[in-house]
Amino acid sequence: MPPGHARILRVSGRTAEALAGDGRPTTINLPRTIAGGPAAPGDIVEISGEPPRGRAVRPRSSLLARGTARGGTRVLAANAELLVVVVAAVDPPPSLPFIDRYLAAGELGGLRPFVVVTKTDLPHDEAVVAELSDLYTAVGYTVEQGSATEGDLVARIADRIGGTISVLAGHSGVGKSTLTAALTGEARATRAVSVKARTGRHTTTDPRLIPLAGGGGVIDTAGVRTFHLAPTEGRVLADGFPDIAAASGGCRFRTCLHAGDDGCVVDEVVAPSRLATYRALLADNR
Ligand SMILES: Nc1nc2c(ncn2[C@@H]2O[C@H](COP(=O)(O)OP(=O)(O)O)[C@@H](O)[C@H]2O)c(=O)[nH]1
Ligand SMILES: [Mg+2]
Ligand SMILES: [Zn+2]
Repeated sequence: MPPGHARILRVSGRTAEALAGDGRPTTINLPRTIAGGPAAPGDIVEISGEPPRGRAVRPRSSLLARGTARGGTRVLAANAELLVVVVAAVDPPPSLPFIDRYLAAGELGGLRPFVVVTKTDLPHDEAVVAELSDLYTAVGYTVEQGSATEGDLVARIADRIGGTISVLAGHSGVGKSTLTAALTGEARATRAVSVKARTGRHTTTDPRLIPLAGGGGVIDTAGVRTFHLAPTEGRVLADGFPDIAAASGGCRFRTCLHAGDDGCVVDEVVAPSRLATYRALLADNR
């Protein structure tokens, strides 16, 4: 990172934890509005002054965003290469539409997603996990499965993420913070867990980038009940679904939105659950 720049780890209000160019932790002040922002974990910001103040957010190579209740966009993570969509084999049971939405957000934002199924050490319906694994493998995604608390799942994920910046996303309780702690050796990542376990309530925690010793880092995001895509034009929505995009060459019209119109061929090749999620998102985004 060039001098005069810092990598954002976590934003809270008008201040941010960051890593300076020399790798030292620093706290920077953020103006109310910042060019290219608002800043998010993973962002590189131009800084100047003492104490350092953010001047502009550098252009991003990727962006994981979600839609807000007011029809806006919230950036959860910037400049990450990989999106790890975490689902549990059981407790909570996997939801295909939820997985599809995260995968689409990753694809649309320029991240490379893969799927991790946790809690296979607990009694669960093996047919459900096998079907899920087959479904997403057929779309072209890697699906890793195992336990976040024992065995070699963590090592397999660590291999996959290497020195990249990776984002962990998924429902509350699927093991994101457990995996983050195991991948980074950072015990603080699980602190939110005990709070949640005590109160039995959903705790919202701001996403935070935890650097890895060998470069890159892991961004743990808070689980949400429903994941809304950032507002996306209907004609680009299929870019979030590689299976639909690949099939679309066969549709009669180049402008086909795959909503079940005349001459649309995607129903013949795309899994019904994937199409159902795509069409629900299309209806939301028209
Ligand atoms: N048995 C088992 N428990 C797990 C596994 N992954 C997570 N847990 C437990 O599930 C609970 C929720 O995990 P947590 O990491 O907080 O999930 P998060 O909400 O996605 O961050 C914790 O009590 C974890 O110890 C797993 O693979 N196997
Ligand atoms: Mg968590
Ligand atoms: Zn079509």
